[in-house]
Amino acid sequence: MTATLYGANVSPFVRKVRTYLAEKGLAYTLDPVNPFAAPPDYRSISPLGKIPAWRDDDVTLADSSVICLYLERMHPQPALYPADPQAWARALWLEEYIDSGFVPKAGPGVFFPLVLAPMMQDQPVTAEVRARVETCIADELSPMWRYLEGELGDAEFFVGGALSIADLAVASIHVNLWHAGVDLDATQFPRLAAFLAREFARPSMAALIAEETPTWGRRTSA
Ligand SMILES: N[C@@H](CCC(=O)N[C@@H](CS)C(=O)NCC(=O)O)C(=O)O
Repeated sequence: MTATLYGANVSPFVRKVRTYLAEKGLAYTLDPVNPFAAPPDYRSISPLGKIPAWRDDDVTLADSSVICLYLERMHPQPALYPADPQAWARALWLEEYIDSGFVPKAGPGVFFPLVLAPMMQDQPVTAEVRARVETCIADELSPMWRYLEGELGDAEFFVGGALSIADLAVASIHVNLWHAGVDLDATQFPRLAAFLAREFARPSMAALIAEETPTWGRRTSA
């Protein structure tokens, strides 16, 4: 099978699919599409113009969650979704919590002002920008970290005692925060901080962090 994943490596949704593919051992080529300057025919693959999108010998698909669910049907082993129906639904919920809840806050509120705007739009990280980022962290992200800390509990993984799509989703957006120099407060969220350290060390994620860091790594403290 020839397979192409379209999208920028710094997107948390693209990274989620890439770690999924790596954990599955599936080969693909990354075609680096910038959604804000996509080729004219890109919407024939991704009707909303978003990244990621996927093409293989049989289909074209858009949306990270749809792509991973499709690939799971095509390549069931090793399973990255729980077999148990309730655990399966919980994994999907946690993925959705990240994709529709956490990313829309962490992206525009932290990653954009600290990394993308300085790099792409020459906008400096002023004291005012930093103050807005701190407010986003305190008011928006911290309650969500508290929720995730509680959902993880003392477990190694979020669902069903094994790596799943939920873990990949949670870890992926935190790479963006790591690039931005924003670390989780391990005194407030010790289990989540330890979970992220474990996830970042997995070969699937460590390889992407190494690939991305020369371009996107900023590590300026917020
Ligand atoms: N639900 C989609 C979200 C994808 C998404 O929002 N991607 C962003 C980049 S991180 C994008 O393409 N933004 C461009 C736009 O909204 O026009 C997925 O899971 O793939």
